[in-house]
Amino acid sequence: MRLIIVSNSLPVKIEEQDGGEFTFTRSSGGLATGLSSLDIDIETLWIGFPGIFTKSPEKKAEISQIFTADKLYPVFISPNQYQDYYEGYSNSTLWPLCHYFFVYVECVEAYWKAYQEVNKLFFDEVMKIAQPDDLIWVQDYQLMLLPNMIRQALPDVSIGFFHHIPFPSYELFRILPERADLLEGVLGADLIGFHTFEYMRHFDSSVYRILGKECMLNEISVLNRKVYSDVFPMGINYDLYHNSSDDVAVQDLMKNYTELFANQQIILSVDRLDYSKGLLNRLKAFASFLENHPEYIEKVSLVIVLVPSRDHVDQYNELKIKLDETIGALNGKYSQMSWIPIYYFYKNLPFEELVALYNIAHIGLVTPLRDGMNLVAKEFVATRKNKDGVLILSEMAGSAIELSDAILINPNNITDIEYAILTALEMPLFEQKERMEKMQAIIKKQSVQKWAKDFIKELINIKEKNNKIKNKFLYPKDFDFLKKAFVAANERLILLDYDGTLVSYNKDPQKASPTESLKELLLKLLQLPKTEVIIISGRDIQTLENWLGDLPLRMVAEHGAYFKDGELWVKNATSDDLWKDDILSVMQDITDKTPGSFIEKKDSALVWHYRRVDNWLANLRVNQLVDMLIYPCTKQNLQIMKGNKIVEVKVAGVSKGDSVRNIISKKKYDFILCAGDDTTDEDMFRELPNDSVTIKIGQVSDEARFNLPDTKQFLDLLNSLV
Ligand code: GDG
Repeated sequence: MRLIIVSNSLPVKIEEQDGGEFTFTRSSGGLATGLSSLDIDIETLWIGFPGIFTKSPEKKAEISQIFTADKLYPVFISPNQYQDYYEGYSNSTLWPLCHYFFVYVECVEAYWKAYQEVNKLFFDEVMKIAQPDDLIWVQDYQLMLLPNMIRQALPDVSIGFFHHIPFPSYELFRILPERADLLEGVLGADLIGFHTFEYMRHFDSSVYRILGKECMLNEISVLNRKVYSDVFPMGINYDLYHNSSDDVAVQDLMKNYTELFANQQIILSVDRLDYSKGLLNRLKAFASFLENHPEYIEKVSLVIVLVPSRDHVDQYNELKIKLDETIGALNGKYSQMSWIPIYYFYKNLPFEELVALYNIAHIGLVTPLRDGMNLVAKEFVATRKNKDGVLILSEMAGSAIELSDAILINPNNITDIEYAILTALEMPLFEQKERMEKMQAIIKKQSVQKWAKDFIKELINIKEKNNKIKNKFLYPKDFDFLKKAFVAANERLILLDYDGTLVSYNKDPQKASPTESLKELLLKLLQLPKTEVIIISGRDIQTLENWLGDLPLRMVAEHGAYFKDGELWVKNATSDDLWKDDILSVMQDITDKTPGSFIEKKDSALVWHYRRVDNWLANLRVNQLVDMLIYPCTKQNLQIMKGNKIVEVKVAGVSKGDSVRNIISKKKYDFILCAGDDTTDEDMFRELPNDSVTIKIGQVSDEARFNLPDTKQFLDLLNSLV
């Protein structure tokens, strides 16, 4: 088993010098810094853009050869394609959308086309090197289509996807014309990771609302496997930052800076150039702080490190101009001969310089308007070996969840930031240390190494779980072996649920009548020698009679309350109707406040249906209903049963399982086939001998031996028997 990481950029960028020779630099940004510190004992290969454009096949071969020696596999992209895929769809459509900058979102067809094309180029590279037992870990929003492309070509390979930026609320995500394609693309993975629970919740909600696929806890059933979404907060290489001041070069730099900034407290701000980082608000707050607290003039300076990024995208360019102007104006206004308020670096500093700054600063000022995680905040905290210093952190950064001992601010509230600066400057040392210590303990444990290990461990776990599911999955080629067993048997029993098994699940329960071809199929089964066919349904007698009464079928209605053998329906349960009034009034209350729900009144049961109700509202109402039903049901010895989009109340001792136990106690069968889609059908599976052919349609169940994705496949199977 090997690990193949696929990300937009390789961790190393290549540049061609004038003389034709190549030079290499580390890629910047959170993802690149994080993933380059992985410490896992699986052979790791990396696919990504090498940072260089070339048409020449010789050059491509040469670069590939250099990279391949380090197990790096470059994806060559043309400048135009890159422009539209990276600066276009990735950074002018998805990035602003995911960071809630709705007005910046550009929906341009050419961008989307290039995004598809480039995802395909990554796919081609994956296909060149991937082996069936590899783990493929796709990174981030630039490659959302890739998981499903790989899945189509390699159905059994294990694929993970990590989304490094926020996943926005459904209300925002829904505006994208390509929303469904992107979600389908990501669902090609087995495990989808997010930094926080909020992002995961938004993703699950979008999948449900846009694709209609339900997420049970964190599992989404997709054909013959389950996709899991989960939370993996990304960390940093803690020791690297914590021990950075042991390095002599860093010590020298710290000494220089300390001399330079003598008698001043340094507020440090480090970011890629990005409108999501809240830079202008930060500057406004600092200006306001200087205005309102002149006592700090000459005593405090703000050091801004800004890494150039995406400066070909209009908004980034505009922001850069605005920042230059604002910083220039502030320095012009407040500077004195012996002091300037803002030191401004627009460049990628070498690592040693960056950590020297982390070491000597007093305050880390991190105020993004939105940020997936924000590793700078963690790096600043990790570096504080003496445990002094204060972190001011935006509550809109994913890292705020772990770093709750920072001074948390709302980055849109300038006064809040200004007050936080003052509080930080005046914070007593013991409090600084107390807070730092707590935060360090957390990020030391949640390191980037642990992040990757946890993700990969979970991916391997899911691979095993999905393998089990796949082993249960019946393919048309397996129908032959079932048919052989069926033909060889002397006494056959076929037990069939109706809705979701013989007819596909319909939002309107009245529209589920059998087709002629289904009735023909049932008739053919009934005409086979030594074969009994019984429909076991939750439906009432009248409906079953109307739909199937003309066939010589044995039927069980209302989950076992009634039984038809020959012409007559027999009641199994003995009960009066007195209990119903209490239950009905509780159900009516819930129905009144839940549009789309309704009550079904059966002879033996009352059923609350909510198949047309929004999932989230339904969850709330089901819990409320069950809560309200517990007392009256216990008092009257009634059972509450949760089924597929229903809550049913009926007298105790009636279930599909009880009916099946009764049926098989009367006769010996040597072939039993039982199929159903609902949790109530699992009661039947449990009652049957282990060698029975129990088939769950749809969601996989532990109780059934086999699984089929939908009604159509099941009807194919039944057809193969006649
Ligand atoms: C994305 C998400 C998420 C910065 N300046 C210099 C420099 N850096 C390094 C920092 C840090 C990284 O760049 C920035 O990472 P962030 O996490 O803060 O932000 P993004 O680049 O936007 O990252 C983010 C991340 O992905 C991981 O999932 O946390 O939310 O937006 O490591 O140290 N490094 C050097 N010189 C600099 O001048 N050497």
